[in-house]
Amino acid sequence: MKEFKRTLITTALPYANGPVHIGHLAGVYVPADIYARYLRLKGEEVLMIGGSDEHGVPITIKAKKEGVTPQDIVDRYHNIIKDSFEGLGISFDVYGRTTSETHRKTASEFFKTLYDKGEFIEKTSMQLYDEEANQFLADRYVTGTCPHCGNPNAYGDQCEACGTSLNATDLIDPKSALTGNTPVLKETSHWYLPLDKWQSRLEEWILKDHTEWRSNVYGQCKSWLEMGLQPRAVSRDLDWGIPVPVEGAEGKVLYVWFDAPIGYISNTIDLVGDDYTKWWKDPETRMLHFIGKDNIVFHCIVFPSMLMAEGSYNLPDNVPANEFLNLEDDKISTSRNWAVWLHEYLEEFPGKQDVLRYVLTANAPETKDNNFTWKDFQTRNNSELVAILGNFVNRAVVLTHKYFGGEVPAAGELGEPELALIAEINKLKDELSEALDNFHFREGLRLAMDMARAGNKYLQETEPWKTAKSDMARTATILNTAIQMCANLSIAFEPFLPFMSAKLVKMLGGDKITWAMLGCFDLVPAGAKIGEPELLFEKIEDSVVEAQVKKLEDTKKANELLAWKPEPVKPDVDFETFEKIDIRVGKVLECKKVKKSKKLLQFLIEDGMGTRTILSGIAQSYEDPSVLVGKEICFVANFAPRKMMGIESQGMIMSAVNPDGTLTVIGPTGPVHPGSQVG
Ligand code: B3M
Ligand code: ZN
Repeated sequence: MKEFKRTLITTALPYANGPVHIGHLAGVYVPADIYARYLRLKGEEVLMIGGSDEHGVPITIKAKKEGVTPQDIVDRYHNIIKDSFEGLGISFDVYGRTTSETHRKTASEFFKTLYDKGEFIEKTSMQLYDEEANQFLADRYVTGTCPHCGNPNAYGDQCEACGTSLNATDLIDPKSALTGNTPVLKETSHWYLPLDKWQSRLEEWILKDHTEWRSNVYGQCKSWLEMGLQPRAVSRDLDWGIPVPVEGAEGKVLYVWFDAPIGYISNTIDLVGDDYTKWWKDPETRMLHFIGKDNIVFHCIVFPSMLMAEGSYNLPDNVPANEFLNLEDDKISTSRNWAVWLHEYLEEFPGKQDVLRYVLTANAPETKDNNFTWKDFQTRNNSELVAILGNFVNRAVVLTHKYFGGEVPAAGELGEPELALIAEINKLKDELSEALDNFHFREGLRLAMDMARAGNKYLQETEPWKTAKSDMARTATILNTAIQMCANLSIAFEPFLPFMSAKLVKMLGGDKITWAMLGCFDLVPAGAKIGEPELLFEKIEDSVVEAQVKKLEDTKKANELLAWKPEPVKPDVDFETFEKIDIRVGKVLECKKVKKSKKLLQFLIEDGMGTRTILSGIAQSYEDPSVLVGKEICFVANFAPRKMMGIESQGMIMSAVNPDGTLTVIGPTGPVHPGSQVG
């Protein structure tokens, strides 16, 4: 393996059109952070670059919907995203934004360099144009019928019903999302990066030289390369983005996927200035892109082609992309609000950053899509963090206080159990290092947890609470070892659970920890005073996760309501037909459930002429039918009598059907005399 001097870690720049959720975290930021922290503990030179992606059509659509400017949108979400990352301890060295001046300049110059080198081809094509709005329509701004499945609400870039990716010009009966008009085709010209020019170099670089890449990443690249690369447009007709820095390109901006990856470069410049060349151009620097699987082609094919065309940059050494995380067995979706939002989590679970980091790593979608459920969140907290890790540390610290007044006792001669434990921790350390070196973070977390398990097993075997009755020298050795073990855990878990680690380091009176210390059992000197035992994790009660599940259920209901459409209006009827139906107002005198029937309620109605009994199939919508007593309602008075459950029903109660299928009885809005006709 090639030796490198330093590592540049980039993390996908989230679109600033919404907050970040657990899918982003599990896919990109938590693994990248684990890796960066691990390298820092090893004393390596490392930079972790992040930032918001503030261009692109979804942002302009959101702005339009809210009646604000795109700048308002990105200002709002950039701040939410930045603060919430910080809250979770994602240790970016810089978190920038693609609307910064540095970025505009860097991206502009990058384009200009390629343009001057003749690396683009200029092509004209026919694009959909909205004549009323006077603008070309980005794919997302066109809706129409999917030519594959007939879905009438397909977008110009994709049909969400059948998943096919489309061109806006493929849609049947296209409509502009701006005005609702039918767009026309109009000629426009754009710059294209001829990816085909780089095909053979990409094949060599990925398929031959990087067979070690994750199989999902390697496989996706292979299939793209096998299909044959095509020129790709790098500009758009849009008024939000970085203007194309070429004369005669008014109204055109850089395509968001052209400028966004350059954001990694500009954010590095914002951090280190001219030194950025060391991080981007020195062949002894290793570059890693942490991304989700939907970004693979851009980071393995498109951006590298841009870098090759420029000529002076390094290519990434690895792209450890993850698959997707689902939420309660359903695809996470920003537009459907089906997500656990980081900023909300931090508010609702203060002090529990590490629990989320733990659960997301334990379920990391490294090789296949994975699932987050609140039940699993609770179980992993209660039976792993509390019962294994927290329990071990607590016992070690509490017993040291109990028998030695909180002063770490000196160890005597180490016995069999100590030697076995030390050997076990060192073996686990090697395995853990190897897992992390290979981006196997789930496996790494399991190995760190195995260390805590080994600690518990050690205490179980040596039983210091028993030796303390007869042999304080032996007890001293055991508790010294247990405290050293705590120090080891503070190191092994630092990349995963940095908040817990910092607390533990403080409790043990330590300051700086390094990866090299892991496996050593002389980390806390005899005589050191340790802090009061503090619980590292606490149990999460059923009611807490139930409230979260309820929140998701409410979201589901709200989504159903949004998707609800009224029934189409029935064919016309003439007045004569309508007049045949005799609708009246009546007053409910009695209302009760019909015995042995789930559906029927029995009404006694005063109808102005006397009383009548009417049965109505609405019992499931009225838990307590007595709420209807005394109410004025509408009923069909000349509905032919029918017998149900042995009771004759003389009419029909009128009720409205709600989106969720429940029924609401309909009545007058002001005082009406019973028996009055409705018409
Ligand atoms: N903003 C897409 C995404 O958030 C895009 C990533 C840019 S990375 C340079 O999935
Ligand atoms: Zn379709």
